[in-house]
This record gives sequence, structure tokens and C-alpha cells, in this order.
Amino acid sequence: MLIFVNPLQASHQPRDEIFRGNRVPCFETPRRAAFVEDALRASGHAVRAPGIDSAVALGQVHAPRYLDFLRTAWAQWLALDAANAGEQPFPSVWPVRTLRSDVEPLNFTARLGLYSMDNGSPLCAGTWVAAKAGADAAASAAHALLKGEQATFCATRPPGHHAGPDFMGGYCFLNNAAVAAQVLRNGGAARVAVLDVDYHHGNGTQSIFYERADVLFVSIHGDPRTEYPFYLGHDDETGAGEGAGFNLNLPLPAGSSAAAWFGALDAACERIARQGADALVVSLGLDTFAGDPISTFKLQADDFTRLGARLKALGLPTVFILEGGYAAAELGHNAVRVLRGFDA
Ligand code: OKP
Ligand code: ZN
Repeated sequence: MLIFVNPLQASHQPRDEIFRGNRVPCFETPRRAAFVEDALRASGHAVRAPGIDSAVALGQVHAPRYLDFLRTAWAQWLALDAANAGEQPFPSVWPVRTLRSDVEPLNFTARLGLYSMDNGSPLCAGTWVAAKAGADAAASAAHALLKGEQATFCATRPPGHHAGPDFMGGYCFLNNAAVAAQVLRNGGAARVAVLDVDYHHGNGTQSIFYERADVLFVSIHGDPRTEYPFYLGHDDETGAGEGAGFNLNLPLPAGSSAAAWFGALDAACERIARQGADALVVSLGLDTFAGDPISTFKLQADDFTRLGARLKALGLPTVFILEGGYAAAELGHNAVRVLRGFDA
């Protein structure tokens, strides 16, 4: 399978995140992608750098004012005080219910709240270049399907599925899976399905496509009543307007077994088959692994091979986009297992 990597991924290397009120080292690290790249190379897959600019697709899935903010956020942070170069900004105020989000505040950390869903997306100097190169890698992986590849894999970070139309969240800045789906649509695929198998609900992807019938979103994830992102991912979210009926959430209780998970995967695949999609985008989070440090599902190594085989049975041109997965040393092996199951 053809692999696209993000050569600038390590430019996004914030120092710490907030956990139980304290700063702890980031879980989402450059070594995650390095482990995946190494394992893919070692198992003989061809690896390419992105050659496609995602700018057009980014403008179709994200709001212009959000993209402008993200591109210039670090410069804005430094403009406050040159000493900020060694510090990480965190948002200070969020425009929740009854507050206005139509007027940008002039205060930077307040503005960061406008464009964030949580305090879980630390920024650094290289965040924009890394996230943009990742979106380019996703666009390139989708474009390769349009050129006739049957399946491609985008081994990138930071992840993307929590990033919504105009906000970052959950380590995500630009929605790589949404970019891939949009590139497929722009290239002539009439119907696209996005299947999100990350442990965490892909709230950003859901929101981007919620009122669209051309992109079906299906997600299997930890029940948001107990799991991040908490405020989206329930089974009564089925789409709206033109998109009514084109969103399917399959939440599972924290601690669910692999058997329960594969039952949900069958339901997801049945819905995707019924759509008659021309292409499939898989938001491939590997944090469903039993050894993941921040998640509670129980998939074992062999289950990732089984996942790949089940997706292959859909018979669709497929682009895999790496999302989460924090058992860094196992990440590459589990990614290779998915591809092995798919390619078998
Ligand atoms: C991103 B992806 C742990 C806090 C967890 C949110 C999790 C984001 C997961 N210190 N913060 O879906 O894997
Ligand atoms: Zn996740």
C-alpha cells in the first residue's frame, strides 16, 4: 500500500498539556509518527512525501477566519511579549451558551478560546507548518485514489478528527480526514463515507459534514457520557437538513470488549455499504488497543489485522488517515497489522 508521511510532523512539539489541573508532558508526541513510519518502512511499504496542496479543500471544510487565526497564532502570541517564545498559550475564556462568538475579541488568549473547544490543544511555533503539511499529506493520499490507487495510508500527526469547522481541540488543528473526503468529492466521487474508529468520537468531522448528504459519517467510540469529547457522539445525532440520516454514531461503554467492538464495526460497514459510497476515508485511531494509556477498549494485536480485513470486504477505494493512539512503541506494529489485514 502506498504511504504518505508528513515530513514536517516534528515541527509540532509542544511541551506539556493540562491533566488533572497540572501540566504533564504531552501524550501526542513526534515519536508516535516516527514509530509508525519506521514500522511501515520495515514492512516494505513505499513511503512518499505529500505533493498536493490542501489549501482549496481546507477552505471548504474550515472557516476562513479560523484558518487565518491558526496560521498566525504563534506570531500573535509573540507579539504580546517576545518572552512568550518559550511559553505555551492556553485559552482563557470560551464563548459557551449565552456568550457571543460572532465578534473576535482583541485579547489573544480570549481569541484562542473562541477558536478552541478545550484546553487540550497546546500550540507551539511549528504547529501551523506541521498541521498544514499533514493536511497536504491527507490530500495527497486521497488524490492518489483518484489516480487509481486502490488504498493509501496517511501516517501523519497532529491528528485531526476533533478539529471542527472553526475550532481546534483534542490535540487536533486541521481535520485531515475531512480534507481527504473533500478532495475525493472535488475529484468526482459523488458519495464518500468517513468511518472513524478512533476511541474518541470524531466530533470535528461529524460537525463539518452534519448537514451534508454527500459525505456519510460513521463513528465507533467510547460513550461520551464518560469519555472525551463528552459533548458530542450520542446515538441520537443522525444528521440535519440535507444531511438527515447521513450521520451514525455507535457509542460503546468504556471498557467494552473486542467482541462488542466488532459487532459495532459490522453495523458501521452495513450502513456504509447501503450508502453506495464511491470511496471510503478511515479515521484510523489506534487508541482502541488494550495497551493504550488514555483509553479503555480491549483490542489486541490480532484484532487490528481483523479490522483491516473487514474494511477490505467493503470493496471500496480506501484512504486511511492516522488519528490517535498513545501506546507509541506499539503504534507502528498495530498500523502495519491493519494494512496487512487489508492487503491480504
Ligand atoms: C485525541 B484523539 C489526557 C487528556 C485527554 C483528550 C483526548 C484527545 C484524544 N491527558 N485529552 O482522539 O486520540
Ligand atoms: Zn482518540
